[in-house]
Amino acid sequence: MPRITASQALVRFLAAQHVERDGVEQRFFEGCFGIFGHGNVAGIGQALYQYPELLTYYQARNEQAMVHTAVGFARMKNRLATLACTTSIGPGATNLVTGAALATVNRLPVLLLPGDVFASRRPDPVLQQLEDPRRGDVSVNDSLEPVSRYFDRIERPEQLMPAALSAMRVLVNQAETGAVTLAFPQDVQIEAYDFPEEFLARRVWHIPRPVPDAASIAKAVERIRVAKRPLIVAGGGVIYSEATNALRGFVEQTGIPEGETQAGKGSLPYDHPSALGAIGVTGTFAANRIAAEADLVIGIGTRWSDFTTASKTAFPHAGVSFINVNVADFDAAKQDGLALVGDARATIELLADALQGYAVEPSYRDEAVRLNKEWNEEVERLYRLRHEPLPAQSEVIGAVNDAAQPTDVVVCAAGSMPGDLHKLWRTRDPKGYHVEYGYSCMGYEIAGGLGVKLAAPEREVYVMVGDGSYLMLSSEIVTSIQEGEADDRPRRQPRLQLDREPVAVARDGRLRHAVQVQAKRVAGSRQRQLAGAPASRRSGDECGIAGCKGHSVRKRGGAPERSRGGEGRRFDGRPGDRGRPLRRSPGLRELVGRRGRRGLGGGSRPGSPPRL
Ligand SMILES: Cc1ncc(C[n+]2csc(CCOP(=O)(O)OP(=O)(O)O)c2C)c(N)n1
Ligand SMILES: [Mg+2]
Repeated sequence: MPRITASQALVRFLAAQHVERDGVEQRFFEGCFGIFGHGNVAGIGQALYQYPELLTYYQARNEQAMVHTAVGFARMKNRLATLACTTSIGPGATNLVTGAALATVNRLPVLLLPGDVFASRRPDPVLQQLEDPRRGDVSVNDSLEPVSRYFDRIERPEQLMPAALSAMRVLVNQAETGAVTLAFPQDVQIEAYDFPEEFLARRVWHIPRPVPDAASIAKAVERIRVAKRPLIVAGGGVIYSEATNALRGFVEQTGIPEGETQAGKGSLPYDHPSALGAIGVTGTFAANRIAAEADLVIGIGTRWSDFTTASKTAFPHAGVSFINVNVADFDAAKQDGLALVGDARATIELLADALQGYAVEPSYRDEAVRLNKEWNEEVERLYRLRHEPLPAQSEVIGAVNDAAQPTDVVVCAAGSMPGDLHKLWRTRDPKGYHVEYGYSCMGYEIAGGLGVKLAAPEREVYVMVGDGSYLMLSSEIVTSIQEGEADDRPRRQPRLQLDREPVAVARDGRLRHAVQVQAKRVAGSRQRQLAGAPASRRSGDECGIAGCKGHSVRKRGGAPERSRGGEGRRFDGRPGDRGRPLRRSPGLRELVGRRGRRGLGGGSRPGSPPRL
């Protein structure tokens, strides 16, 4: 029974947690992000410092952003792994609220460990402590309660044990997961206690694949058999449950066409003949025309947000009914649907078995094939609009899509791009599309992209970000450069592609200027830390910022055209600076030129040097 501090026990506990699904075991916490101040430096900070081999510490620049990074990581890992986040008390802790809400809305697991004011209350009020004349036990961390799926405050060291176990139960529970907060008073963090070995021992949490009861399956099968125009709506649950192959088999067996929510995009590849693509407000005409006449809608792993249902107008057929396959009964009951409460993959397999011999009318199957083809032609048209004087956003998306390999990942969250990406991005891999559209939080993009890259360093990650989002929260560019350089695994920086506006601002220079100045500062600080190349030789582009050079997305005769003047220049931050030419690193234009046709070169192939 080691006598250790509550923080030491927490770090050892986190390092010992594993999950297992389908017989495959993995660590649940692959590290801990943190920003230290009073309230966590002497406790959790000391413990992380002491046990670097147990839990990797990652430095972040902004507490909200580090939650985004953990969320991006957890989503990329299909909720089977995540990162913890620790903060100081007060503003460090309240900066978590937005990230926590995003995690909870999107049902993605993150563990938040904000410091809290002294449980003993002896030094009250400490710096950054909220005082409330009506209550003695209030703390700013209470603001995390409504956005957390489990919230606890550890006021004695031994309380850590039930709290940590309850936190894990919720984090790994596929129906309940979201942000989990363990508020940790700063004095308790450093209190010693005889923690039993059982608490610190390796623990494996089994992730089950529950199935609906036989009566509900029978009812669903009956409804599907009599439907004339059934439609599947695939949500994030299909991807998290790794049900995409099962779904594909089900669709091919039955001929039921499929539309996708933002989180479910990628459930089928865009060119599957029964794939109708995005559905709802930001959907394709293919999906929405079929939705308009659907008499049965089978939602799988969707929480039926207003964007999916077009505020409950997308499925107007008089006799339409819903079947909802969902691991959470809360979601399964929506739309007055027949609830099939269960894991997406296991339930699809059950339905496929029970529907042997059933298929939709060939004419209905053919209608989907035709619509898929027509939509694909429309995407092609929108990718090559040749809009003047600036390329349309669809052309920028097309250029990035053309340049990306099938397993690369596009990341976005807010503004005008999620809508365009939803309908226009050609997804060829279930993990290739990562648009956070549950909370649609400006500032998720870069930080979330870093999480995606940390989770899948072998993939290229393209962050598409509006100028508004970029200027709101771009601090984790620094973290991604740091992580990229601190590690000899494929570099961890996501590629940053600003939306079409930088093409515009490249001509007046303002945003590009801001990006370059920031990149230069980053490079300077790295240089001091690493004593590497002189800071002045590192450009924004070398820092992985592909879009800031103002390259044109135009292609003539298959070759990209260089935009006139000013592209590929480095800015020194002096007023009136016209920049000097950059010497290396491909930007978007070169990328398009080099990898314009799918399957040609590039990509993170085994054996080839990582490009990030
Ligand atoms: C944190 C946050 N604040 C405010 C909003 C509301 N909002 C949604 S999009 C948007 C503007 C986004 O601008 P930009 O990033 O430049 O994208 P654009 O629409 O120009 O593509 C705002 C303010 C939000 N989604 N998230
Ligand atoms: Mg904008």
